[in-house]
Amino acid sequence: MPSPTVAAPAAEARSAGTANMVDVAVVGAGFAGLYLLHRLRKAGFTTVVLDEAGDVGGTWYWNRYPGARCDIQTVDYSYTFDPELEKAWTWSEKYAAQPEILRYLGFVADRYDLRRDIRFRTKVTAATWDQTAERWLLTTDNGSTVSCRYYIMATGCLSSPKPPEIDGVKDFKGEICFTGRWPHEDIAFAGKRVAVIGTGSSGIQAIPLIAEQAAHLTVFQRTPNFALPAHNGPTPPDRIALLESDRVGYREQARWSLSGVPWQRETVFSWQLNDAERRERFEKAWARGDLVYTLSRLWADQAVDVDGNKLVADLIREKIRAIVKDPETAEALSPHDHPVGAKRPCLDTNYYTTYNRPNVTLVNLRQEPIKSIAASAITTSKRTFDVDVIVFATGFDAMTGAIMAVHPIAGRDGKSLSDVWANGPKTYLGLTVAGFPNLFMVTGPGSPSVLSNMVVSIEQHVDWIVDRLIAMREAGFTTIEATETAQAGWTRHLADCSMVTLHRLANTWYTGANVPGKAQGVMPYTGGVGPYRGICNEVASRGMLGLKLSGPGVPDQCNDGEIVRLQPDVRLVLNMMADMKLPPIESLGTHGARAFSAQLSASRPAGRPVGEVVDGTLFGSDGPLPYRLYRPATPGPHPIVVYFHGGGWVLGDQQSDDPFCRDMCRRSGMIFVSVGYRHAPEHRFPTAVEDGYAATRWIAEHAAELGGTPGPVMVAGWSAGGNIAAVTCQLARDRGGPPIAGQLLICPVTDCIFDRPSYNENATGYFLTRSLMYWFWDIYCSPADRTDPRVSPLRGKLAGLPPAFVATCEFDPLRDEGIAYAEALGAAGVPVEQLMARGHFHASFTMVDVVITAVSGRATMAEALRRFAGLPQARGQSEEGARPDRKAARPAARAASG
Ligand code: N01
Repeated sequence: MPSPTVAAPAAEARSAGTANMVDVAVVGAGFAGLYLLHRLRKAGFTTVVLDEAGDVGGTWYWNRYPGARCDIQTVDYSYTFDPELEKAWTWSEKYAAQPEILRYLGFVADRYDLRRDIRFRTKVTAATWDQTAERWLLTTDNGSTVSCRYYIMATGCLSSPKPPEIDGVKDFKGEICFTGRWPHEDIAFAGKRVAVIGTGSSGIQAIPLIAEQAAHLTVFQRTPNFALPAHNGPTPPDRIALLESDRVGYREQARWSLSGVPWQRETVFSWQLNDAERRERFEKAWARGDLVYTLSRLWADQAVDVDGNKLVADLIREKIRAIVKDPETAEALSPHDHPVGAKRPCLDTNYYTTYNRPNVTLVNLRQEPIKSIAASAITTSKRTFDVDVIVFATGFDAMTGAIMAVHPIAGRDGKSLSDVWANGPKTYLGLTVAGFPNLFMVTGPGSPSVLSNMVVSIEQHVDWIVDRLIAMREAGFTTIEATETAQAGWTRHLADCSMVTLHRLANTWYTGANVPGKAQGVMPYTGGVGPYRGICNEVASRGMLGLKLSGPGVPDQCNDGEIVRLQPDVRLVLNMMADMKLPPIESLGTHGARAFSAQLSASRPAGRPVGEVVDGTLFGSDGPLPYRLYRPATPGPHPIVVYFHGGGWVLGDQQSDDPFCRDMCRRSGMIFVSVGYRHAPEHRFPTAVEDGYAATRWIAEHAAELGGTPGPVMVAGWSAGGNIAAVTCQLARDRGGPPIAGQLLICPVTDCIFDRPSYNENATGYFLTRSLMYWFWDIYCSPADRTDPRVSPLRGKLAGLPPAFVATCEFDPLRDEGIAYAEALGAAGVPVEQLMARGHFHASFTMVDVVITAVSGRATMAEALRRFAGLPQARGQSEEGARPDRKAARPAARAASG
């Protein structure tokens, strides 16, 4: 029943109004629309809000089904824009139920006197941009029209229910209800045979309560979902205490967090915990009843790595088996088709125990799909169920459905948004669309929206939009529109972000997969609320980057460009480093720089386990050198890769690229031997390369003793190590061996020329700076020696070298000399593959488990090593997303000759 506190007679009276000229029209009177109205009004913009519903509430107006409640703790799922409002309202539960949330929104509407500018029961049917007037004209289902300068869709992400797509629904003579359009009157389930179709969050919340009333409940499940217990009750005292101790700090932390809820990020990886420790963490989370906590605080790799995620899934499936008594039902309820969190998991109250009730039947539609619905029955491929009531909990045309429901939205030159989005939504920041001036969306596709605490995201969007409108007004601008460049850049950034998490691995409403015929792709921004906020702020501070502004009497303004060109995780790493205000490494002196580099190594995530790690000593031309050997867990012998670490010939040792060696050992199934070659200034040119060559020779000669496959070895190296690997191949060719089957050069130093574009474009700001490279060169090699091919292999003879794989990174001073080397190798007839890693920096590939977007690159490198060794391709590499970056790999030989 609607609460009297949310009834709105004044607003209803205005719903039959006629054409209206306003500054801003907002569609939707939920959390977003209400806050928009409040802010716009305070800023002096005339505003009208239109909503199809009979009152405020948005999603909470429509979703009145039994059990409907939020799944983010209500202390976090509240407005924070007004401290007085926070003081004036106290939630009764940890997860408030729908009636209480609706009362809250009614309370907010009353408190700020919002209803007088809201027209309820008014559905916007079409929107047209009038280029001459520079205004939008909105038409509605009750005949009224609105002319507005700015049109803001605050229509929500889950507001357009999806049709059930089952034959015969219209023939059903019993009662039908949709969770997303629940009637205002109570539905009497008592004594009735009820069917629920759908087991997403809505179904999972409603099923236990319907089961308590119905004579019999039959649940028709197509895909099981992970559900975690809510353990609802009073708000946990620890969260209250945290909030009360520093309310401002708590809210601020939420705003800059990944999900919009202030939990610290977990830093311990699953492989650093034993079974008992993992179980203990899981049990603690299970008992806590907090979705965000369980999805982020078990171990650091749970949301980004399929293996780390499977550990969580196994533990949840174990719980389901323990709760549900019938093993067949338990198995049917256990999801196996998606990683935990890749599809929205549910917070439940008594969901799994409900299946122990004698009046509840689970029908597994994977085994017996629904064939049809008739007057009083649902028929599957195996049997017929007589039912009195059908509850469709079949979900929504999410993210885009409510926006496209206004049709057409005709922008510049009459272009319709439905046509522009035919292959999937494209936006700038999830807030604007190129070709649609003065149109904004709140929590639109391409914003964090449904992957965040919606209220935090809504406040951020609203503040950003209204602040921009105020700034435009002050500057005399009247139109704002995203550029195609900015939008294309944002689309690329979204795709990059989607490689960091596992959302792309599940067919869900996040990807459009739940609606037949809908374009597929991860729609929400997966890069996190805090990073997104930072990006939006940066758009404004960089002169409205990517937005065209115009107005009468002022010159047009357009600072065109892409806001994020770095990979999302690279951006985070570089921002973190910038925040630390580290001194330039070259200013620390050799000892200081070595201490700093050791400190960096100590603070990074520990690498993953391999079969065995052995430290040993090899004998070079001048005496002993240390090495560290990484052996795969699979039975040997294994091919050997001789590896040279990075560090500008000055820093590092055989352990300093430990996580990288472990990772590559696991991926390639090969032994990696990391060589502790000698460093400058103690040992200047050509010691490092001579050590590298001698070590390669010794390792090849002792392959069998090391557990390796006798025969040719491979060499690999990063940065200065890449230089040593490249030179070693030239020396081995010229000095009669050892035989080398292939060379993997990662961001290698190949030449002493410093005027290639990448040296200037990336001179500062990307960790490896130009001045640091100068410093390394000066310490290692005198100017007179620099053209020697033993330090500038690009100047050597290249014919007859082993096949090469050369990886370069876009934001690296060494990029162009790496590319030049690959192209020169190709021109000299050496088979060569290149990986030009877009958006990456010098350390991307070696920052294992930090720069997740580099995983695909390492998978490609491992495949190349296996090709060099004549091994078949390993299975399972692609699962971690090897595909997108592979497109960047191209044979340089072909490029050089073409
Ligand atoms: O919708 P859903 P929802 N025949 O799409 C099934 C939020 N929310 O309304 O997976 C048979 O998740 C479909 O099966 P399948 C929350 O973000 C929050 O439950 O497509 N079955 C699925 O099982 C949530 O994720 C809360 O194979 C059909 C179900 O219907 C989002 O809203 C509460 C079918 C739909 O699940 C959507 O949740 C509620 C067919 N033809 C919702 N078509 C909170 O707690 C679909 N299905 C805050």
